[in-house]
Amino acid sequence: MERSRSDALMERAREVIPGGVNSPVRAFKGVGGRPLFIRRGEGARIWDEDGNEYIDFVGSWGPLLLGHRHPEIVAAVEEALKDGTSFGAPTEREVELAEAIVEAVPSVEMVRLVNSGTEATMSALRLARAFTGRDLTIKFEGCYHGHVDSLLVKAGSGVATLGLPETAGVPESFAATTIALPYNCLEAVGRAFEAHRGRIAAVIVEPVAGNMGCVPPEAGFLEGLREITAREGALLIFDEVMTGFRVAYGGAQELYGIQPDLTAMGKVIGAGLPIGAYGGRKEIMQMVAPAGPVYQAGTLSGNPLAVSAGLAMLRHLKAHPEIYGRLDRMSARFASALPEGVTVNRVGSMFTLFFSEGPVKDYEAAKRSDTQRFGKYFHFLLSEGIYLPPSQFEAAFLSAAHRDEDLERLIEATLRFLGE
Ligand code: HOZ
Repeated sequence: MERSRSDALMERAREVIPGGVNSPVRAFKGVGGRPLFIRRGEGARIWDEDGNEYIDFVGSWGPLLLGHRHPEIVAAVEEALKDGTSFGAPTEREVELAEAIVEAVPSVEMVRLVNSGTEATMSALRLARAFTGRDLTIKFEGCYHGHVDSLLVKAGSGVATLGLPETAGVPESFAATTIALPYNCLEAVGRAFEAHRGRIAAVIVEPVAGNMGCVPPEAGFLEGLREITAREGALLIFDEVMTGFRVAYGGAQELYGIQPDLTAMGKVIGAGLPIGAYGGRKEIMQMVAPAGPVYQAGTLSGNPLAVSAGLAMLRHLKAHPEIYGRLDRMSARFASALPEGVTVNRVGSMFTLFFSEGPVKDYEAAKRSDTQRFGKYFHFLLSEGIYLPPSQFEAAFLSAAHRDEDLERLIEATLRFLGE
């Protein structure tokens, strides 16, 4: 496979960008080798700088639910571009996006647009602390909520990929505000509330974990979190940066029928342009400045291009609810096609193949997967023209642009790899 341009670009990048990448997982440290530089995408396909073509199961890490360059999204961005790129002032389009989110996401009555998932979770936590007058947060091992200082404790995604025991630069006193517990373990949550009665502001959770690979909630887990937090006067925050509008139009909260107090959303609501949002009950959201005393701001918040792209995607998804069933059937087909000895976790259009017998229901189990073998699998697929996330600890994503033939190619290549 020709890759001289990607390699040359990585050489250049290393001189001016730490590690040559702008986000650690992209460096391929979890799978070995050197990253590809991507030139363009169309539908379910991407092409690298050397002209190699791949079926893309990363989809920019989740937001491209309709694939690359969907015509309705391209048209919406072009239209918005005619009016200007940024005003740092209110626009009609951002009200429309906020209305669409409030209409779609069951627990969200009011929403604030920000620029990324990290901003969304950071702001939601600040708000939860202000609302409850408490300082501590419970999070779950292997979940990743962006690079918020206090949440980089036993985090998934790049932190898990690089195997970092902790992140340098996070003051101990910040990390000490976070209690990290095993995913899917309600007993641990109950014990933590007993040990810190009246001090826990919030429980933040990926309702379907996607940052230790895909790990679904076990029956009763989310219900239990809802019940305990309500009883203890703490807020339940769903980090739906990956699952929002992806596992169902109303996100994981619609799929599982649980209403969190606050919800963080990210890249999905911008269809691949930089955006994030946090929202929830009005009485809580009214505490955000300028309505209330919790400060949070940003010049590019509600950026017209990102908002227009997101609106176009949400409108398309609303008009085509059948997309969700089709993507769910596709990931089910992948899971059922594989032999025993490996584990496929999946929810709707999110899935991960773990090289272990399973079950994989928490971070400890995810870490038992044979990551060396995952690396070999990743490179085998690349040589077959298939692009998966370059880490065992990330979910793969299907989009409406994937055809059944694309999935069959993934299945066929995976079976050949497993048979070797
Ligand atoms: N943390 C992102 C996925 N969970 C990876 C972001 C990126 O490298 O773009």
